Amino acid sequence: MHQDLIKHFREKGFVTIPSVLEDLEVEFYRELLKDAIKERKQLDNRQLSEKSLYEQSFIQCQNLWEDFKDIRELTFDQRIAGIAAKLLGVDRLRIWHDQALIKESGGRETDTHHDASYWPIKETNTITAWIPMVSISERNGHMGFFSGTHKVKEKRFINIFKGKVGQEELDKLPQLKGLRPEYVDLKPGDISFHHGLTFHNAKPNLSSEDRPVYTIIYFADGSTRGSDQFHFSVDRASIGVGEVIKSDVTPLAFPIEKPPNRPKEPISDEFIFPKSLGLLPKN
Ligand SMILES: O=C(O)CCC(=O)C(=O)O
Repeated sequence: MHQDLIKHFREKGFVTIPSVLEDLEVEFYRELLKDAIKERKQLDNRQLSEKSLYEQSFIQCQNLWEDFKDIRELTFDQRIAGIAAKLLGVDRLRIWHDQALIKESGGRETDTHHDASYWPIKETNTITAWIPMVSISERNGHMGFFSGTHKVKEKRFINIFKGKVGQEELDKLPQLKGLRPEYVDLKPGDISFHHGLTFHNAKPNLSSEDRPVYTIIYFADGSTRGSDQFHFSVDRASIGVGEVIKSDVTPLAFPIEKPPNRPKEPISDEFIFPKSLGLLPKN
């Protein structure tokens, strides 16, 4: 990978790496993703307008790697994970979770936020690979990044789950002052990477087609649990505050010879709600 791309990521907190996947791979994964979402969401017959405002931003299905073996190949693809490791400047990465984010045709914007505040990881060496299965431009939900905001090593929780985030709330964040998001067009095969502290949003999907995107979130191996904030990636494995986050729910993602097996323990009924929504695997 060219040094300029690494420099771009370190300075701005996001970067596009062009042509990581071949056209045929993108086509293959696009179909797999479509089938996986159909299966996960088979009980959800709601129209877009019947969903919560958060759900109108995207259909979300997490940890597809566990129950769809072919998608697991993508989640643990060493080209993608290797790029993520280089950008973060670490030797070993674990997976936090994967997720499909399908912005439906007519779907609303994704409100401005940064991801790290949703995760109880003490250290901030986290990165997301955002992998579109179609071309992305301003009409179908392209992402906008607030350049350099990852340099403020402080998590600010923005509650995007409750609905539209007001401008007044964003105006209180000093790191966003005077900044406008930089929107990024992508071709199939390109992958956008963003740091867990980089503020970002996405535009509504004004096109007539859904926007299929698959994302993989990685964190530096050796990171520890920073708080008791609930998250399935640590709570499923009973990782306590202060402990190293290390279990078969968040296996090593780089460097590895082959994808891991799915976690040994099925997901307990403590997670019945996200399981029934198709957000998490059923078993
Ligand atoms: O896909 C989107 O609309 C938003 C994605 C996002 O917020 C993320 O991947 O962190």
